[in-house]
Amino acid sequence: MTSRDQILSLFRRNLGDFVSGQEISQALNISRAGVWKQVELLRELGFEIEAQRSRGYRLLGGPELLLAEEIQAGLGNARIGCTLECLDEVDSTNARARQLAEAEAVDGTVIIADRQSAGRGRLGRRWESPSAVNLYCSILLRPQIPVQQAPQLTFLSAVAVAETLNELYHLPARVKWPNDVLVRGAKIAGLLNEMNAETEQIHFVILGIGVNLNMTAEQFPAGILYPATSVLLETGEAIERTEYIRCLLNKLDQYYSEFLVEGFVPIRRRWEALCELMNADLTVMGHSGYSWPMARLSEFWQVMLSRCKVSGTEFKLPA
Ligand code: BTX
Repeated sequence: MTSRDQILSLFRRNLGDFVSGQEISQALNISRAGVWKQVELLRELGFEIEAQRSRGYRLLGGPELLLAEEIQAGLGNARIGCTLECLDEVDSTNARARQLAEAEAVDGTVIIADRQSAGRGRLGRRWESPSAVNLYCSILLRPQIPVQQAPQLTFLSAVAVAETLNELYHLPARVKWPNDVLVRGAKIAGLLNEMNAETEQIHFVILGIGVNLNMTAEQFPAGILYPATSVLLETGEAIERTEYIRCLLNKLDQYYSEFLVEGFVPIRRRWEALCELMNADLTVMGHSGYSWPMARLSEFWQVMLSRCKVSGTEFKLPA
């Protein structure tokens, strides 16, 4: 933890109360002048901190920062989030997760960033990632499953993201093949899952998850491909990001454990319950130009899952 995160964590544990300069200096192992400097840095970041000579410092308010310790406090003994890194800024959390994976990071490692300078979508697209409003996270998994089953984890993450939005904010979040989460037809979250494997063996999978939480209309880029939205735009209220992240990681942990024991069937059922295209007539378009009509989604599943073309296809509803 950085000194800033430590001092904020100390303030939050004593919310509403003064924390003496001496207590902070001991907890952080820095001088009293160092404490003052840290307080000034926090004020520059927008935190309102009252200082009283005899009583110390008191946090009155400020932006919501994502702190690893606070997030982990809500995770119990979960495998996902057992190791958790919160960064102010990173190019892409997926790129950071790959670095850590190659340095032997453990199954369940989570990377969260407040802002991404080069957030990635599929096919080289950009994922808009302004600071202090959304969730950008990547989860490193090392499942012992056949390589061709790895795309099933995309469905697992879509289900967890959508159900968490439904449960916490009562939003009608739905899933769309293969990696979008929509509310009333507008994209509220995107998933970018990547894999490193040999023919027979998965080295690691990275679940990249971006969820628009407190993003305002002005923060969406011009020329966006599809309509987009956020929890703030849907409900009119800013939400606490830490609460969403805790619930999401807990759900992912529960479904991942279940997936490892029971396989894909329970996830598939949940996904189908959230999919607004169930029973629609569909045409599946491949990027290489082929297309074929499908009468029912059940057939679609059979064909698609047996061929594992999950990442290379998109739905097109008939006119
Ligand atoms: P996608 O290719 O389906 O969507 C990308 C497209 O969505 C963009 O071309 C743009 O039109 C639109 N878009 C860009 N930003 C947003 C946004 N914030 N909300 C809604 N629409 C947007 C989806 O790719 C996969 C996105 C995964 C993002 C996560 S964030 C954490 C992790 N790290 C990383 O670099 N990517 C993933």
